[in-house]
Amino acid sequence: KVSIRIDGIRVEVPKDSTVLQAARSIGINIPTLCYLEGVNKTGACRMCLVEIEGERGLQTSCTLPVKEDMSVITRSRRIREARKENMQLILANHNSDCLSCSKNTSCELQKMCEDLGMYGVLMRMQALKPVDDRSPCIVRDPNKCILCGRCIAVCKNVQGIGVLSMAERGLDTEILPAFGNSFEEAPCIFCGQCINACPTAALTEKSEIDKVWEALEDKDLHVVVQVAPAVRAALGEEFGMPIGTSVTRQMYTSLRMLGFDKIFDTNFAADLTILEEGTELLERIKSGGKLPMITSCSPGWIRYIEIYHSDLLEHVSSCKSPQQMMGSVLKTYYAQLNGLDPKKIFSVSVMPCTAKKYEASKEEMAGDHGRDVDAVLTTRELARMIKEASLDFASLEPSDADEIFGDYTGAGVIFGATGGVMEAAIRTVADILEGAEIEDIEYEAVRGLEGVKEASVAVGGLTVKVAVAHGTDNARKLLELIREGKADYHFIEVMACPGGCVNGGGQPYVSPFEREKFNVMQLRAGALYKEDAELPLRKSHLNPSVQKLYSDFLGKPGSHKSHEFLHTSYRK
Ligand code: HC0
Ligand code: SF4
Repeated sequence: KVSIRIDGIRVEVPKDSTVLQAARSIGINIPTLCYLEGVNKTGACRMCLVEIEGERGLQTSCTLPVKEDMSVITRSRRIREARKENMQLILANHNSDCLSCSKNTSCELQKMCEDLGMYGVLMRMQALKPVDDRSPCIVRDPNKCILCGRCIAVCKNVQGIGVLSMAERGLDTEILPAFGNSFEEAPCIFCGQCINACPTAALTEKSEIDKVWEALEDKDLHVVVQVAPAVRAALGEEFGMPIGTSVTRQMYTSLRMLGFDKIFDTNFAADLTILEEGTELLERIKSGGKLPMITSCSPGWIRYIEIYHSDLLEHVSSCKSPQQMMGSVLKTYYAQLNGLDPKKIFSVSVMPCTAKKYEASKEEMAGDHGRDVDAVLTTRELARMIKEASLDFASLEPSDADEIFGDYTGAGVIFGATGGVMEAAIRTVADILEGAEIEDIEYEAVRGLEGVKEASVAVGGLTVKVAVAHGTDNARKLLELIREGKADYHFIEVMACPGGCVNGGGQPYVSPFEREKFNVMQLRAGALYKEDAELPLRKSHLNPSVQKLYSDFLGKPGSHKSHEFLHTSYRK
């Protein structure tokens, strides 16, 4: 421990702390725009300036290590003025159209202007630079960028990718993919982690809200919606609820009030995926197929392996993701069942993910019935629609989703957390191999936030070895083991985002202060595990509605029809 003084207050902190961390530990929230705990520590924004008694000049507290007995001043006139001057420089290059900005009220720059008391400062920008909205998922507005570098750090250090960098100099400096390429041309996987790290609206999702309003107003269209597992664990945050609040049944009501004709749940398709994927796994084990088999439901992950490790694509399950399986089933079986023309069904999904927009737009995700999914909204976009419709979300009466595609088991719910797909798969595969209903179904070894998790499950005379990775940098480690022939697993789950979908690039913004205070991923995952524990059915193969889909339409898992509608192939 090291003992220092901050504004006259004695404080003891671990010796590897920075002055910023020491100050925050006693409730002095020194302002920063570039610092992001565990991700970015560059001092680039120069907002966190402090004085050290006996030393000249101001120093950036986020990069300054504590020293025994140092005396720190955090709020002298000199510091306050320097911060304001730095802010003025940032604002001189920032399009401050706050009232009409999608980050209005959740922007860190806006909040800091208020905190610093930047009243009466004239904000004028010279010429606006072009906005890049060429990719299906991500919009980059250089006029909102404050060059904090968080996006660069997340992409490189957390995801292990490194698509973004600074280009040009002086006033022309921009952060963008190499050669000014679009995110699509660049090897970006659309995970959206850079969006979540951005303090302003320089990086945002490509909105499909207008498209969805238009469909809802079109009397000729039958508009159906599915909601992903992780959305329910975070949507409430947009309406002031604590992180980790599950809002499943209010969410259904809000969707009904927005005018969707049927409310379905991606959890249903998650159960369906387990039957297809579990069958594929058992088939590969039996017939000596490519092992380990790797999950295919996270589109950021699929784009990652397609771009960066295409030699290993044979390991990936041929199953479409639950989003696409649901879309496909709705435009075929559901259309038939209800005498609807598939071309008149408009299928919307609400996802915690930006890459799902790309997935839905892929050529291979369509058939004679048209596109599997016509529009994808992020959790944030759904919240915006709810606000625009003036719904008082917190006071909505809970209601249920529509049958039969709104019926799900606990196994479907936990898909949204890292390890959830694996746990759901084991629950089903173990029962099949054992030929009996196993009662102990909580597989703790695959839960939690360790980067790579491993487990072995002995069932029916076979020891099934599995691994789970979240975040592409962790996935890369497993891929390297496979390449070296050192991965003797049967099955691997990969999610592109750290923590899985609960921390997807389309989830509500969490400020750096909240990130430091709460374990956001754990709290959101907790909401899903709780819902799982409370459900009467917790294994995908016991979902009676999925069973009905097979008996009425698909035949059995892995059937010819299943392959036609529920499976896909990959691009090298
Ligand atoms: Fe996920 Fe999914 S679990 S990828 O994270 O498999 O986005 O929530 O919807 O499709 O179900 C995201 C979340 C999904 C899909 C499901 C899978
Ligand atoms: Fe990097 Fe993901 Fe952002 Fe693409 S979406 S730039 S891969 S962090």
